Amino acid sequence: MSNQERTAELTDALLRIDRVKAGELFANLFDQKATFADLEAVVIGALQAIGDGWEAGRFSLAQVYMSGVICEDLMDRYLPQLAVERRTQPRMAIGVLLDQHALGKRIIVAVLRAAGYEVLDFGTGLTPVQLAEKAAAQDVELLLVSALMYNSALQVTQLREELAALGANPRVVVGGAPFRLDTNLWERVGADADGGTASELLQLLERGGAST
Ligand code: B12
Repeated sequence: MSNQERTAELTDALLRIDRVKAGELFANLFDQKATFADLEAVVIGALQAIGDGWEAGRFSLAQVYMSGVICEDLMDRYLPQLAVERRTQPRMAIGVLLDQHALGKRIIVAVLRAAGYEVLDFGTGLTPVQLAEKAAAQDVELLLVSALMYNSALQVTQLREELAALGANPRVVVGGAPFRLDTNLWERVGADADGGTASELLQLLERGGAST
């Protein structure tokens, strides 16, 4: 089965709030030895389709919300739990700027930890000042910023200023829907890189592209 077909099936199950069917689809992905990148593509694709449908007035916010809840639950259950030696370099942290869309962050944290990286989780709904203060207090070298709303993404500029005011200069790597849709946005808001998806971030770290 192609990822496109898997995405269509998952979208359908989520819209019907059918946890059992969604769970079966996840289990099948694992049985078929799909990679984590496949799983990620299917989940993002389904939630994206549901979000677009909601925007077009075809689905309710309750469907969007429950789809997020179900995916969060299943991702937690199925994410790779391989215990490998922890890597403490670079010292990194993640936070969601202003908005409350937590699923992407949860996936990034889970994937990084599964790959052996230590990552501090600063939470969601953070103002630029709060995020900068936390990063400065913890001597963070690599600050991962998740933003799902366009207005939140624009606040990375302010975050940079707050960091500078505190004398902190971590490498700032951003991610989330606005950066996927507008591929130069990361540069315009003053980030050092767009981390892409969880799998792409891992590649960036392996290549040393996220080092300070
Ligand atoms: C699920 C969802 C919700 C859920 C969130 C549940 C939860 N616990 O997270 C609920 C229903 C609560 C919600 C609420 C709202 N939402 Co909403 N939501 C979505 C939806 C459909 C999917 C988001 C999601 O979870 N995707 C799945 C995850 C896995 O993907 P992801 O977050 O993109 O993360 C991946 C990558 O982007 C990347 N990534 C993410 N962060 C980072 C960080 C780094 C450093 C890196 C490297 C990578 C990375 O890696 C992740 C894994 O691959 C999106 C649509 C979309 N296109 O994204 C709208 C969307 C983000 N929401 C939107 C809106 C408007 C809202 C509300 C304002 C609606 C309202 N009127 O109340 C509220 C705002 C809440 C708030 N204050 O933050 C808009 C934003 C529009 C805009 N231009 O800014 C979107 C785009 C929908 C739309 N098309 O209009 N939402």
